[in-house]
Amino acid sequence: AVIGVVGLGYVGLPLAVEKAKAGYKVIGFDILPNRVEQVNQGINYIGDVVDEELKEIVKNGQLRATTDYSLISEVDAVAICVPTPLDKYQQPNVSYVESSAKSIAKYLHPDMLVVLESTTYPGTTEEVVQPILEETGLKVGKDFYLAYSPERVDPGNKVFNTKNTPKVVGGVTPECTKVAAALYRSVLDGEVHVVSSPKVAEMEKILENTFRNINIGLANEMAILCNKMGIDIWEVIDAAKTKPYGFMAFYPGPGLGGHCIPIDPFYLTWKAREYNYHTRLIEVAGEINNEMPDFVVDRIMKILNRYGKALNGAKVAVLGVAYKKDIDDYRESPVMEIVKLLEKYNADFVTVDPHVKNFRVDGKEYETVELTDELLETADIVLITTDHSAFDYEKIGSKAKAIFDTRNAMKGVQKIEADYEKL
Ligand code: SAJ
Repeated sequence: AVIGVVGLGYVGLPLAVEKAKAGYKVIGFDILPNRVEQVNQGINYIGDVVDEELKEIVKNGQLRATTDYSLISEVDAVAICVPTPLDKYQQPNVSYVESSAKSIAKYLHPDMLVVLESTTYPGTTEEVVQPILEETGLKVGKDFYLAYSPERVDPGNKVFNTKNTPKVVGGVTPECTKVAAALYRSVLDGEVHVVSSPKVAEMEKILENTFRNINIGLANEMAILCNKMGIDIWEVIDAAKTKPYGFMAFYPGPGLGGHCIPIDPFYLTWKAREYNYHTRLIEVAGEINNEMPDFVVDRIMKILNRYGKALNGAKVAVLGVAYKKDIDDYRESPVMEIVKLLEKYNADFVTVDPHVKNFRVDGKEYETVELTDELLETADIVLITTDHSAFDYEKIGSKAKAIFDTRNAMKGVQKIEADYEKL
């Protein structure tokens, strides 16, 4: 069988590689020619994909990429793994899903299986994708199969990956579920858990990510309160963690990054309004998470004040641009908001991130710099925003004058000479 994967990003490329490794011939589709080029040259650009594996399956002709969507006519099954962002009004943007469905509809043929993997509001598969495919006159469940199966990639996770993470699958009809589940079972090692409809699968994914969003919001609210009460929130969480049942540790941070956790819950908020329901918990958690960049900058202002320094003109070394440790992705990273605030207050800042060479904020290009002893010694304050393993925390603790640590990254350092504070 020939399998198609539409969208060769951090979800699609690992999936395409796993399907090729399982023995299928895979055609990857993407609108970005340079991505297609890189795949066809066996050049990997996704951290979680093993370079050699990609090279191997491209070399032996099992995986090839193209921008020519007419090749969808050659595939027996196709997975849609395209972005589902929010637009500037916090409204879901399912335009990539729609355009992918339209491209597939053009080449839809009897017995073809289509699976949507992008995280989206419950109802998308049956209200957006199904009508586009049925415009061809082919009937779902009879002439072709349609299912939803959420991706669960955790970028940088060294234990859980596309192959071994359990997968949830919900088909529009029982037949659709059966066909989709059979395909995943032939590729993945993890449990394939089937549910009664695409809506159940769409909603369970939203629940997973909203659960994280809300609990991170709780950790952040507790951090703000503990700071006012002079209590170490990190000590509190470590103590709570001793409860062997019914508690799951989440940690405060400089805000909520990534292209899923800050965004997915607002797909549900938007859809809930159609049912005249107002999802309060999600909004409040979002407000708290969005408040963290301001809270962080306020904290460093107070520390600089102790030295009679204003943030204006202060030398600030920002350690970490990526939205979480040991990855190179800075999409929706809260550091973008912190950079905007440091600009606004005319701080004299530089950013350091071994995984991110440059980034853009509000149309302005920033280059990250090398973390040198000189930088540590001359900075008025060092702000740790991402706890990358690559940072030498012993050296940071001994060379910096003042440190504000938003990740408890210095927890392993015995002696910290610097004036040290954490969230
Ligand atoms: N964060 C905190 N405190 C925490 C945990 C995370 O501030 O206790 C922050 C992180 O620093 C990051 C953001 O939240 O900025 C999101 O982190 P994340 O750990 O949820 O990681 P993502 O967004 O890269 O991937 C998540 C997946 N991660 C985990 O389950 C650990 C998973 O929820 C989804 O498979 C994935 O989003 C997705 O694509 O939906």
